[in-house]
Amino acid sequence: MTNIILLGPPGAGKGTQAGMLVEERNMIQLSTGDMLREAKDSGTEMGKIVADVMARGDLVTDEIVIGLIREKLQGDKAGGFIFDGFPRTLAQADALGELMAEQGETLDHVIELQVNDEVLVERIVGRAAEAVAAGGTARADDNAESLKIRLMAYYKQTSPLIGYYHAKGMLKGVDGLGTMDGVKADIAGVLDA
Ligand code: B4P
Repeated sequence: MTNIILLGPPGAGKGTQAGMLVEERNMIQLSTGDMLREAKDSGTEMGKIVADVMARGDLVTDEIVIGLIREKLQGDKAGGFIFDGFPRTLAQADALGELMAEQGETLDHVIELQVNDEVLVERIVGRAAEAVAAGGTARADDNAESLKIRLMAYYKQTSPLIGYYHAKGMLKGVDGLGTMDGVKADIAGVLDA
């Protein structure tokens, strides 16, 4: 069993790569973004609280996301967990360490997907356009204004995790600029080393 974190800015490919790992390695994807969107769409009290924060591009409170992850860690572990978009703050990283220890689990790798801002913007704008072209609606936060705030939140609140996990000897950088299959192969190289 392998437990990993996928770290990277919005549009780096975390959700995309996590989906492929689920298919190929029977791992469990824990995407806090997906969990929060689910809560929002089902109109729960928590969903109502987070909807505006997410649409704006800000981070939801640590308390809420840590609560979501705590609950999921009690469930099926299959081939291991992929933490996708969690942790996003140092407080979340500390909490994850504690929760994993409580479960008798360890974190094996923290994979940082490296992509420059220009490509991130292109991908997010592309995803929004694709959703509309397919007759649907774009994600509420996939617009230029929210993306600016999401990137600021990433550099200010999430990027310190790179040093945090580097100091623990767990960080592996992967170039996220290649094709989806190319990035997948590089991640496999880390996991199978
Ligand atoms: P997320 O759902 O995590 O959104 P994201 O960072 O944009 O990642 P996503 O997985 O969707 O995109 P991906 O890079 O795979 O978070 C949304 C919001 O939820 C946050 O802003 C925050 O408000 C809240 N939230 C979530 N977790 C939180 C936490 N822990 N604490 C507090 N708040 C939290 O893909 C993007 C696009 O790129 C796709 O269209 C994809 O097809 C394309 N793409 C991917 N890889 C590619 C490649 N190699 N080549 C070309 N295109 C590629």
